[in-house]
Amino acid sequence: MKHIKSVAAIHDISGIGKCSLTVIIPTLSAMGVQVCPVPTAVLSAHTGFGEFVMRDLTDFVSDALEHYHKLGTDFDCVYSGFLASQQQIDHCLDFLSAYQDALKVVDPVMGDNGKPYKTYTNEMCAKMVQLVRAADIITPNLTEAAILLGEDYPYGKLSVSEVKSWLVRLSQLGPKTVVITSVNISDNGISSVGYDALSNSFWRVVNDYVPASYSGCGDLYTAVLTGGLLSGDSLPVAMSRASGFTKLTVKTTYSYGLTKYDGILFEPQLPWLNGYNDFSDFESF
Ligand code: PXL
Repeated sequence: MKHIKSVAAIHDISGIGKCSLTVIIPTLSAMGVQVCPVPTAVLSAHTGFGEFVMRDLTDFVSDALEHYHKLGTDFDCVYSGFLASQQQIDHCLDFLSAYQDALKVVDPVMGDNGKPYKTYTNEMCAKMVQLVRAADIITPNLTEAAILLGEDYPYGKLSVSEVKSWLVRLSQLGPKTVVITSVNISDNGISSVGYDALSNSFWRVVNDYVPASYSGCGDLYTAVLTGGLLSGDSLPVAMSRASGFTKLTVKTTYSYGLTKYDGILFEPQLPWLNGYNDFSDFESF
């Protein structure tokens, strides 16, 4: 019997600022994918606000897993993101190993713009490699890719051979598929780059540079990528779907003159996910 694809989404829920579950649930729902939220923490606003109220739900993840075991619940995908503690990484590992047949998507959320997020300790960042090892696909931004590889954050442009080396070295940690978002590799925009180790193929999608950044873009990108892959997209098609929607929503946010504290304005554009879309172009490199 055909059933709707389902994703266990292990992320925080933040009231203000747009990120994680407040972005991932509507996006995947709009793509016809069912989300089972497994909150890792509840925050009044995301950590970029500097001041926020946070409740750590470290134990909830393992208790929820135990309950889904009892219920015999199956998931087509387990997708993890922002975590509240080092211990929660172990609970996530248990979740991933309990669903061997599921697509294991790990967004190794740790930081952005060359810096770790406020709640991420050095120990947590070091342990994140264990989660990456258990993944089928990872979607770090450039900051997270640098942390995982023990590299300095590259403030300037990266060469094609450097980018390929980063992708291959990340996949050698375990995941067969690696996508790095927001890479400065080309003169005419900002790229997401992907590597499929099974076919040894490299893909990139270049988008116009917009002189602003909004919280939630990484979560939006990975949610669309995941929804695409679950619907049968190839890696480059899923990347171009994710880039196309991210580009549209970043430009929409910019057009309203919103600030980085408002986060990505994606809600008015959700119907794009169900239309005949203007995807971003993809190319092998
Ligand atoms: O989008 C990444 C993210 C997720 N969750 C929380 C965050 C951030 C980035 O700032 O603070 C709570």
